[in-house]
Amino acid sequence: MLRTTGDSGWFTQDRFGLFIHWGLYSMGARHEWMQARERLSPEKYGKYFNRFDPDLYDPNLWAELASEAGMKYMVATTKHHEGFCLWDSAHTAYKATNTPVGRDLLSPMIEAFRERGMRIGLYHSLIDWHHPHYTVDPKHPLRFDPLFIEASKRRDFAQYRAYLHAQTKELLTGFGKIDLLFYDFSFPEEGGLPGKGKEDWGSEELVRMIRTLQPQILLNDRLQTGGDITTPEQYMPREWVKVDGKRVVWETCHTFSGSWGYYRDEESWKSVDTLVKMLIDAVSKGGNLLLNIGPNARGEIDERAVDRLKGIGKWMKRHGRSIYGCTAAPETFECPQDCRLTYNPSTNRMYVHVYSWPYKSIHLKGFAGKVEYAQLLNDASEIRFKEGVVASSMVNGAYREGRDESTLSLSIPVKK
Ligand code: FUL
Repeated sequence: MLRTTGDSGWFTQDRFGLFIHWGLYSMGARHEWMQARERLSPEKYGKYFNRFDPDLYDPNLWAELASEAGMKYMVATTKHHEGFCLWDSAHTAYKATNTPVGRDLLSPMIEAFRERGMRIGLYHSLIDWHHPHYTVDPKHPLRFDPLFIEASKRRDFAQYRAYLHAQTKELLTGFGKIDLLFYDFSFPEEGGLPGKGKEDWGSEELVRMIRTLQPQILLNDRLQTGGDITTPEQYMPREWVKVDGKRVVWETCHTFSGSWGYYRDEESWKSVDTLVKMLIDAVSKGGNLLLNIGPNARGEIDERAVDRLKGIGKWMKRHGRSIYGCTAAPETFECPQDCRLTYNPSTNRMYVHVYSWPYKSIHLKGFAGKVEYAQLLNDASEIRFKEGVVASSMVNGAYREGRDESTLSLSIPVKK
């Protein structure tokens, strides 16, 4: 198994990134899987290609917003399952340059984020519903079309594999230093999949090429050959993620609502509070959070996402130090109920995030004798304590309704 050769140093310091899902599905505005869900033929889906013209696209605004939210890296879809490419690939005509917008959309995005000091990650789908040699799988848009299935038998997957490798090479040679590569393949274990997997992708050969072209790159785990980062999706692991019994570098990716691509009518959006707590939760278990936006077909970010990113940014401005460079607390410190501990090993500082205050006092087990000083993170005010017990009378004022904070976070330098 090829595992962990990239340098994950920056990644576990930065902790918080922006995922971007942008493609033709932003025009349908009803989920990035719409083509498969609605079994749309290439002709029907083609109406989006012929009309794709994001006239308000300004990646500087996206990067600015991400940076305001406290995010340190981005991961952008270069090509999702639909097969449409955001960059000017020499290997296909199914790309942004051939739509009405008529230009490469990926380069300016990378530049905008890089200019703001953010790390660059690229998402690339292993699935391709548009490529003439990608064969039918159980979720393919044309999986029930007998003519298509018959014709698909004459497809030569090796040609798709060559395309996948050639496009990867383009992405790793045409856009400068890439920090992270996020391959995506959604249904490895489901029955009836005709052989698509690491042999078909040519994963091991692909990984060798990637490591040669960009040795520093971090690779996720979806090529089925291990990888540097394990990527749970749409759920929060209960504890530090382990593979073969060992703790690994991990990142959970989440949407604001139920869809990765722009979904106009989706109403169930997570609140700023929930999102902040998800970020803390991930870091308290040694992981990262990659939070997704799905820009619309004019190139703008939904206001609901903008509001939430700004809200998170407000919290991050005062609490970022309990996130960056932090990880799970050493096991000798016990986490009280409804709290999370994040710990910065280089400053020896513990952060106690109190999610609610139903207590008379909080007993910080394992802290006795180790606490030098305690303060509230948001205003640096002192928190008095006695042998590891923080009494409610001391912090009630800090934890009042309308304080506009998602947590009451204590900052505690601890003795080793
Ligand atoms: C999944 C994909 O099928 C979703 O559309 C999305 O891209 C997510 C991050 O990965 O497996």
